[in-house]
Amino acid sequence: MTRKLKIAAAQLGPIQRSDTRSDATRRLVELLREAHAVGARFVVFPELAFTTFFPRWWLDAQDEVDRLYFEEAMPSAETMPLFDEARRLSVGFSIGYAEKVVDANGEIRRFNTSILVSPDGRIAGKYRKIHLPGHAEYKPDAPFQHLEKKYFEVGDLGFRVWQYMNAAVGMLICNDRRWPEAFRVLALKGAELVTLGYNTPAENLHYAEPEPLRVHHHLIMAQAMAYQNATWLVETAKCGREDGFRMFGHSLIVAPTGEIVAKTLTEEDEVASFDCDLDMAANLKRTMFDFARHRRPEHYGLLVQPSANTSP
Ligand code: CDT
Repeated sequence: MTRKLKIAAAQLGPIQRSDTRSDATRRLVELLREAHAVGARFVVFPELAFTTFFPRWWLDAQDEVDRLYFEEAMPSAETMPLFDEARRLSVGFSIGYAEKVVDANGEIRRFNTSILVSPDGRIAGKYRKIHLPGHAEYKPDAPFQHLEKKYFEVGDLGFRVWQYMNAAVGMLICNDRRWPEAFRVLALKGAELVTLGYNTPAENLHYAEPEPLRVHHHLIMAQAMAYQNATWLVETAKCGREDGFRMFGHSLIVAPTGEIVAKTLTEEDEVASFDCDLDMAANLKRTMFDFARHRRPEHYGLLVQPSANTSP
């Protein structure tokens, strides 16, 4: 019997600074219901899904940042309705949020985090974003900031894969998709399905780049990663004009063949879904992408050197 899992990418339109976590949670619950109504059993929500993409703003008062944007508990009273509804409908989901924790040494730590929640409401997996883009200092001439390096530290949980809903599932977050090594580590750990939420500005902060080219990068990376790792990939955006700045949509589901099988059309709340045959990933891992037989890691040493010498 084939292993089928109907999955939904539940894209969010913009969340403004004036919106509360409860406003966002109400929309997430609506998306969850919509996904369930078309038969989805697993729903992938975006990165930092409960608030506006706050790293675009320089904010001095850390206590204010914590209060407005960071979660000390997940679920909290405000985010609990999503967990309650998912449990009621018996739907699993992954979702991103800004996480504040106190570690064993009493130090406060802040991460850009994604969790995997089982249909019974239990948190089954946690990933903390490793590739943090942007900068930590204020850029006075930039049209907007991208301060992930100011607000978050590099994730400390590594790239992991969980047995979840009868599949091997890994999580990445947004900028991770630009680094093939991240996806490869998940594939080497047996991932058959990878989730990735994102907030990607339509404009490049660092240099002029036409938006169609930015979208092209997004699509080509997704197709290449899924194909070269024989893995299902679900990428979900938060998008549209948020606080006056646009982020693109194009949430999608990609098969292990590299084909886009579902995609959103709008930059609003929207669900795209597909009935994914997980054995398609397993079969490709036994043939074309049988890593044990065909990879040549003895020649890949340079990939893990801290500073590669690129001269011939
Ligand atoms: N959220 C996130 O990681 N966004 C980045 C923008 C990079 S430009 C500083 C992305 O890779 O989409």
